[in-house]
Amino acid sequence: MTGAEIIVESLKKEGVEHVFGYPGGAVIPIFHQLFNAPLRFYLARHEQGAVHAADGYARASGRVGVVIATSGPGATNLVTGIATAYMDSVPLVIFTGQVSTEMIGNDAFQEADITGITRPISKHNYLVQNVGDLARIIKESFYIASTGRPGPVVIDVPVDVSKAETKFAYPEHVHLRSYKPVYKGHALQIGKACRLIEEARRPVIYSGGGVISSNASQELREFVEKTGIPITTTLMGMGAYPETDPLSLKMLGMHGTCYANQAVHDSDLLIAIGARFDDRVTGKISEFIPEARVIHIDIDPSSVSKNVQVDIPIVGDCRHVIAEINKSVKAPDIGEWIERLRKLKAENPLTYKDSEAKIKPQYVVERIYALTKGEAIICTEVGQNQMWAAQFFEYTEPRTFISSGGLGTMGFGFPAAIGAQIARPDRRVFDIAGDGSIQMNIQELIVAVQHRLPIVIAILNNGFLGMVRQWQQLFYDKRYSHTCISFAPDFVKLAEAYGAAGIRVEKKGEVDEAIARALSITDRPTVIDFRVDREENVYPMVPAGKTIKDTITMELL
Ligand SMILES: Cc1ncc(C[n+]2csc(CCOP(=O)(O)OP(=O)(O)O)c2C)c(N)n1
Repeated sequence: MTGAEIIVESLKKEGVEHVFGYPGGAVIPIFHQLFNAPLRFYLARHEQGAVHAADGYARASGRVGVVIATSGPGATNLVTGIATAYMDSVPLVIFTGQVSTEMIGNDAFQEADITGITRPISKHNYLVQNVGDLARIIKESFYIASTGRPGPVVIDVPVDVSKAETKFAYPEHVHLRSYKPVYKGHALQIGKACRLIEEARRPVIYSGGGVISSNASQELREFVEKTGIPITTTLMGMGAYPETDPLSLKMLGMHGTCYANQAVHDSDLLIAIGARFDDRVTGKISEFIPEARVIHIDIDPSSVSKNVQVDIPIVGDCRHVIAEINKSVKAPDIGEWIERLRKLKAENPLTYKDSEAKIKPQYVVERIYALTKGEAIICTEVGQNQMWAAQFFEYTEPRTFISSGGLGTMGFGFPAAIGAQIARPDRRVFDIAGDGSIQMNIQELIVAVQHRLPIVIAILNNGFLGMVRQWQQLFYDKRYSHTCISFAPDFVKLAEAYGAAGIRVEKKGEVDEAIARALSITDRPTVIDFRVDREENVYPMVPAGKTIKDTITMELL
């Protein structure tokens, strides 16, 4: 078999059904084999679109996303997507073409050192030098991408390796001496954690993306049920626990709820599960949790005690560890604490000043929630749109909120929505977008049209790079330097030019009708251009590097 055939056969062995990518000289042999392979191939219109789509597919399905792109510019166009997946621990296997082995290092046509470039932004990468190694490398790549703390793995395949022949045998097992993720938590540490939990009087669970990637949502729910401990999630962790439940404090951090941030600050025990104490969560780290002891459950030992000193580290898979804790933990006596948080929650709801004259972006998100009965999968772009989508929709299931958390990649949401819609044809998928972000990968609209994906792109069009404008307003004397983007395309015409449906909404009274109409269209995407209040801000806001005492709320202004 040729290397190219081995790639296709190996993908079949891994049970891959969907592949995203873009061709070019160095991968023509691979594409030659894809021509009649029993895989669904989605031809993006930009490699960045392909990698974000594979990422959205992986996040929505829990499976490994697969990408194929050519050498040089094809490979470098993937870089943002690889970094995005790496920061959010998303399993991807990415094949890049490379110039022939004898040309490597010669500045050959379309040569880029993609293994060098992606070393710091991938979980692992390979340059295949011998076709005899290819099947083993693919087997290892799927294993590395999807086990431990998941992440993207890059396989750089020189064109002569794709053409070279060898006997194909797909390995049954992986033997990696230096990579052995630990799944089971240490029993002694689990015992200590249970004791701390039972003694706590003001405990809070701080749950992150690791709970979703380890499919530990059920175990987490049982843990909350057994202990009665209130829970807040990170942006990446939303949906692991139903936000409609009274014990949910919704999201914490820079734009989290006041009650989640206050609860964490006042806690005497913080139970961090699959979360990494990101700066958007902690703010000024020295004042983050002045009185709390910390239990940290994480599969990645390098995350533990990295940003915050931890009292009880438990290295292991969240699902395993929580299940173990559930076996023996007893509920702490926290009636007073729960009552205090109940009041705090009632007194500080997430809110905004609604208007009849203008469309408030938060109102649009609320109406999407209402009209989809909370059952949509929400992808977001980055900026204010992302935060409003997080705040004003209540997530009750894992893998239903898909957003670039760690890297904050504008242009992620729409291609990710393509991948999510492919993974979940049974659900309506929305991309809640800003007018800036959507223009970063708008070319992928043709892919959604071609594959008849009924994605709804809800553009919260404020004519600004809104989140940057908000910072300029609050911290840079309202000098709106290069953030006005009202010089814009006609999004309705643009949608129609691609063969999608386009709707413009300029009045509050038209919001419901537009969403309902989009939901009635099931054979193509719909773009809704919501002309929202131009200078609405996201609140509450803990300014970067500050503490909850510095929280800016709507009422303060
Ligand atoms: C690729 C990329 N470039 C720049 C930024 C910095 N940035 C963060 S939010 C933002 C504004 C986003 O504007 P828009 O998409 O219109 O959304 P809004 O904030 O108005 O909802 C920018 C420029 C980024 N996150 N990603």
